[in-house]
Order: sequence, then structure tokens, then C-alpha cells
Amino acid sequence: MNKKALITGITGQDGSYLAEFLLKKKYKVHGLVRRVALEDGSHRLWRLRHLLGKITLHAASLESYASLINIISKIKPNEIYHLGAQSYIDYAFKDGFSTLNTNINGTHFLLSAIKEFSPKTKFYFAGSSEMFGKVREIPQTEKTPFYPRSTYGISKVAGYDLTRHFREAYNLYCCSGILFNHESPRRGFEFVTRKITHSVARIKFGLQKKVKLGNLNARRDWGHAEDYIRAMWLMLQKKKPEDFVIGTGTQYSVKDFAKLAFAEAGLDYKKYVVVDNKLYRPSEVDSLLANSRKARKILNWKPKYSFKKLVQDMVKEDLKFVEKEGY
Ligand code: NDP
Ligand code: GDR
Repeated sequence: MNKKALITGITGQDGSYLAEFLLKKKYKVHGLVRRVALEDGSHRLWRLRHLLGKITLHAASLESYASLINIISKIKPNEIYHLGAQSYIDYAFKDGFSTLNTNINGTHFLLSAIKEFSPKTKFYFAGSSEMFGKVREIPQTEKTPFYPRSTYGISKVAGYDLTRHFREAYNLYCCSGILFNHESPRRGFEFVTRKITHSVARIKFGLQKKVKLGNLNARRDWGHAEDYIRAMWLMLQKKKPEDFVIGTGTQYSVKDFAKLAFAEAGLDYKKYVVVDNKLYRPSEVDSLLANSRKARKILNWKPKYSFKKLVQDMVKEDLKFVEKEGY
């Protein structure tokens, strides 16, 4: 019998790679999407276009317990990957209420629905390095205390605690991946890496003159999404549910990323990057660095992409994208 997986956030960067990965492993893949995605598929399902027909999409809302019960009690998936979230931190500063509402309640609803209607389902929660925020130690491990710096980070700490609580109280297979930043040619355009590589391509084709950025000194542990979705799957294949930190163990600044991305297109970033103070965040996460020794040992996981290869992949694909689409 093929295994059944349900992915929330399937229209996002990670959801699309994970769907592809699970199809290759012969899973029956179900995705939870907002109703408007089905109505406006050509736009909202762009990352899934090549998979339509091979996956089953269900309209539901992370804000509605009833809609989640309907799907979970019907499918009774072997595995749920809960990736759906308001994931853009700048927006969390503009509307903390909806960020907390979607991210915390959505997680709580799913866990409750599993407990009531499908207790054998294994559950993956998309935790984040943003939970470490103002870091208490360097590098960060599964044991590092949390100190979130945005409502997004706070919502992810709550989701992480809910996941642990349902595991301990009801003996469910629930675990969290504490994933550090991961990027790809499918990254949303507002995140800094994609904003940079898309701007590089537009500048190269004469469609744009400059790119405005905020804090160039923020440092991140950047990996490739394709490596990270493999870690999610590995976490659900163990006998015992456990939480894992996933990252590369290397760190670069936004400036380093820009320098390399422009250089890949034969350009000098200094001529094109403009710092705009309005793009600084009210409270910044300055520096994140993973220690994923536990995942390397227990999951036998390690990233295949280097930082350089990630940047090259994103610039190459954005040059193709802008040439083809013209924007
Ligand atoms: P994306 O922003 O690319 O995707 C987010 C997904 O969540 C989309 O499918 C979006 O659907 C869905 N979503 C957002 N709000 C709602 C809602 N109210 N109801 C239903 N669905 C909703 O994120 P990523 O793929 O990059 O990340 C996946 C998960 O991993 C997220 O939870 C994120 O917070 C977390 N994470 C990501 C990291 C990264 O570096 N990428 C690192 C650590 C954690 P729609 O298309 O309809 O908007
Ligand atoms: P992040 O990613 O906040 O780490 O969250 P993002 O790419 O938005 O920012 C990374 C760093 O770059 C700085 N920065 C800018 N950021 C954006 N978006 N736009 C700019 O113009 C800009 N200039 C500088 C930011 O201040 C920040 O320090 C991502 C998301 O995927 C989360 O969902 C996930 O949990 C974390 O990664 C781990």
C-alpha cells in the first residue's frame, strides 16, 4: 500500500519540493490549499504546475477547525507535514495578530484533529531558527533556549511547544524541525535572497537600475530547500519522534550574498545596492548559526549544496526567468 501524506503550505517553496520528493517515493500526496488557490490556479499554483494531476488538492483553511477535521478524518494520512504559515517576518511586524492567529491556531487545530480522528498519523511541525532570535549561545542546538524577536518567532515557539505537548500528553508521533534559512529558485520574491537574485537578473537585462536593501550585516546560515525537505521526511521515518536542528553550520552576511550574486552575473554589487533605512526591522535577528550534529548522527543527514552552489543556482534560474517572462 502506498503511504499517504498531507502537506499544508503545499503551494509554498518547501511544499512544492516536498510534494515532488514524496511522489518519487511513491506516496499519494494530498495538499491543503486556500480556496482562492483553486480559483486562481495559474497564478497561485505556479510552483506546482508540473505536478497537477499527480497530487490531490483540498480547499481548507488553517483558521477553521471544521475544515481540517473534514480532510484529516477522510484521508487519515500516514504523515502530515505542517508547512502552512504566515512566514514573512516583515509582514509579522505589520500584522502580528493574523500571524499569531494563523500560525498558532492552525497548528493547534491540526494537532487536535489528529488526536481525535487519526492518532496514528505522524506529524511534522515547521519550526524555525527565528525561535532562537537574540541568540543565547553560538552555534544553536536543540538545547539552546529560545528568545524570539517577532510575533512570527513567538508563533513558532508556541507551535513547537504545542507539538511537544501533544507528543507528551497523548503519546502522538509529533516532532519539530528547527530549520535555519533555506532558499532556492522557488523562494518567494520578498525574501532577501530572491529579492537580490531577481534584481541581479533584472539589472542584467536593463529592467532595473538599483536594488534597495535594509540591514546588510545580518548573518544567516543559508542552505538549499531541496536539502531541507529531505530532513523533514527523515524525521518522520524514525521509531521515536524527536526534534532536530537543521542547518549547514556555515554563516554569511546579506552583503556576502549580494556580493556573490552580482559577481555571478559579472557585476559589482557596490554599483547597484542601496541601503534604505526604512527596510530595517524594529527588532532584528543579527546572527544565526546551526549546530546540526544531532541530525547528522541520528538522521544521517547532511546538505549537498554549498553556499556558492546555492547562490549560483538562484542567479542562473533568475536569469532564465527574467529572459523568458520579461519581468
Ligand atoms: P512559503 O512562504 O513559501 O509558503 C507558505 C505556505 O503557507 C504557502 O503555501 C501559503 O499558501 C501557506 N499559508 C500561508 N498562510 C496561510 C493560511 N492562512 N492558510 C493556509 N495556508 C497558508 O514558506 P516556505 O515554504 O519557505 O516555508 C515553509 C514552512 O517552513 C513555513 O511554516 C515557514 O514558516 C517555515 N520555515 C521556513 C524556513 C525557510 O527558510 N524557508 C526556515 C524555517 C521555517 P498561499 O500560497 O495560499 O499563500
Ligand atoms: P528571515 O528571511 O527574516 O531570516 O526569515 P529574510 O530573507 O526576509 O531576511 C533575512 C535577513 O535579511 C535582512 N534584509 C532584508 N530582508 C528582506 N526580506 N528584504 C530586504 O530588503 C532586506 N534587507 C536586509 C533582514 O533584515 C534579515 O536579517 C526567513 C523566513 O523564511 C522565515 O519563515 C524562516 O523561519 C526564517 O527565514 C528562518
